[in-house]
Amino acid sequence: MAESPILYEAREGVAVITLNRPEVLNAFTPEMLGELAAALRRATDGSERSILLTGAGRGFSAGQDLASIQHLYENGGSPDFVSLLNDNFYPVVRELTAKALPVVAAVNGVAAGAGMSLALACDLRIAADNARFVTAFTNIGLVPDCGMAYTLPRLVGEGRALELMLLSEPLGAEAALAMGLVNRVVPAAELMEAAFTIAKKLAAGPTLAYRKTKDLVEAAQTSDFAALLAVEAEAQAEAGATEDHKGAVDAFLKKQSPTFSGR
Ligand code: LHQ
Repeated sequence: MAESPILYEAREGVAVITLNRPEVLNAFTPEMLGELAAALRRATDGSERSILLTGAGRGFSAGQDLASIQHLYENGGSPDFVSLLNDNFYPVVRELTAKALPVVAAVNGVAAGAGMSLALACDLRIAADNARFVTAFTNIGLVPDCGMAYTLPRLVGEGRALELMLLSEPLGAEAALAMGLVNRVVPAAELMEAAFTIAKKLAAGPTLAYRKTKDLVEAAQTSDFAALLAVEAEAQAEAGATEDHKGAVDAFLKKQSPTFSGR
């Protein structure tokens, strides 16, 4: 039996999800995207409290599987782009950005096209020093999808984002770090341990406060300062009502380390 294109492992509160078609740099098929969305839902619905997304082999993901599209063209057909995005890619993007759990991408190699978009949709990106990013879309006459035109300018600024999207030149890990596209770069051999340590820290943290923090950052992009303060006060009231908050204050005053349950 063929190995599953998505591997799922729950470890120490972290759902480790691995893209697993290494022979084609984890290029996406509809089946694989369906399994990925299901794995992300499983993590959110279960007892895990953070998600770590990575790729098997030497790539993170090369985006859409182009061989299957070429197969359609050779047979006189063409993909239904809108359905492919709505039914296959966007459920994954929505799960990644749903905010229920923090999501860390361990970018183990090349991330191209929608593979790069999915890495950008994660909350944090830890890259191996040999990782690289290629927007790739215009290389094949397409436009950036899976939210890249939203996420990339917010991370690196419009000027750099346009350069990356128009020229599609490979961007190495250190250059990606310098422009804020990734959060950290580590030696390739240490990537999974480093990324897992961060995911584990998030899994042991105040889940609601994390979720609300992400809500606030997003709300701030479309609100003025006064409006944000109002939203912030409401969010603080919700965070302040958690056991995590009260327990952490108590622990602080007793000079102990806090334990967060996510409640
Ligand atoms: C691949 C792929 C691939 C199949 C490498 N497919 N086999 C959404 C909606 C609708 C339609 C279209 O798309 C989308 C979203 C998108 O993602 S569009 C963008 C699609 N992706 C690309 O255009 C990237 C294509 N790949 C590349 O540019 C390069 O392979 C990169 C830069 C990712 C890596 O380059 P290298 O490290 O030099 O590796 P390679 O090119 O030698 O690839 C290794 C193998 O993987 C190779 O197969 P082979 O049998 O020769 O070993 C490639 O054919 C295969 N592969 N990407 N997307």
